[in-house]
Amino acid sequence: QEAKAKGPFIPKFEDYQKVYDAVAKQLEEKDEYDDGSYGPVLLRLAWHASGTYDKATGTGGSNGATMRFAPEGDHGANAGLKAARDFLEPIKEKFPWISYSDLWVLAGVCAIQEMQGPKIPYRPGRSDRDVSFCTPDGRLPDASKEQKHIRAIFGRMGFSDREIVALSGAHALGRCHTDRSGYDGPWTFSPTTLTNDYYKLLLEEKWAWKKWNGPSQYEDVKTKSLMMLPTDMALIKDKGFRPYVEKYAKDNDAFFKDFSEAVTTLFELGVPFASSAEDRWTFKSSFD
Ligand code: CCH
Repeated sequence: QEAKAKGPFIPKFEDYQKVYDAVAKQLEEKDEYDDGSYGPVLLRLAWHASGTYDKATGTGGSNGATMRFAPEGDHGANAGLKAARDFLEPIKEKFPWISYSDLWVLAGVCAIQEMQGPKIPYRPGRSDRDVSFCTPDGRLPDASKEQKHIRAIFGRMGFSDREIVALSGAHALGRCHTDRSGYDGPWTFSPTTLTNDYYKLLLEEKWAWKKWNGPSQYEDVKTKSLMMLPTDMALIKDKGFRPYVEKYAKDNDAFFKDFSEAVTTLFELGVPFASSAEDRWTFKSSFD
């Protein structure tokens, strides 16, 4: 009897878990980058791919991976993210069936979980689009600004004050680079582990303007080794934002829960999924 013709390859949860495992393994192996991990810059790639979303026009968002192309890849806000895209290239070669747009978000999910953050439910369904889908410059937040700007930018994506503060907790991770944003330094003492330290430090440390020739940023008075952006400080200056900073500083579980929900929303903005939200998967972390 003739063997049945093989249908098209339809990847399942197990296949995506294999991609997760490959990203996690490579995160472990390539530990000579920055503070010892590509995790933070992978998360920033997923966020900048998603954060271009505009609710009013339905444009932007993680569907498309248009940051692969100029002009979007060259937008000032995306400086340095080539390191994350290049990191993922061998993974894409090994799993050619996954779209870049699904891969970037999956890598963001993996980075959060592997840096000991909460589980981030995931579903695939993004397809890569061509250069004509690049979003205009200026859709991502400008760190030199304050609450009015933050609300306008995140409001355009559909986020509330609570979600804005929860998402900002990602700055527990990673650092600023003078050759990328112009700013300098990490926000916390453990930039490769997700914790609520960002909120604690915002409230508990004394912050002063850093005296230097670079862009205006804050440094902690005590050690002068940590930093805050003007947009970070706006979260404690603003009456609408501050209560959430106080809540997350006291309660890491509340932070993890709200962060996970807000990131899941962020990563799915503008994606025309065929599956429903109940069908989201949770990946097993390398240490589960
Ligand atoms: Fe951010 N972020 N971010 N950020 N960000 C920077 C670095 C990271 C702003 C500005 C900057 C979010 C919100 C904001 C990460 C995740 C998130 C840098 C330094 C600037 C500037 C870039 C450099 O020099 O390399 C501003 C402004 C806002 C909002 O107003 C949100 C939301 C997220 C994710 C949920 C992560 C992670 C990094 C570290 C990247 C690295 O390479 O270490």
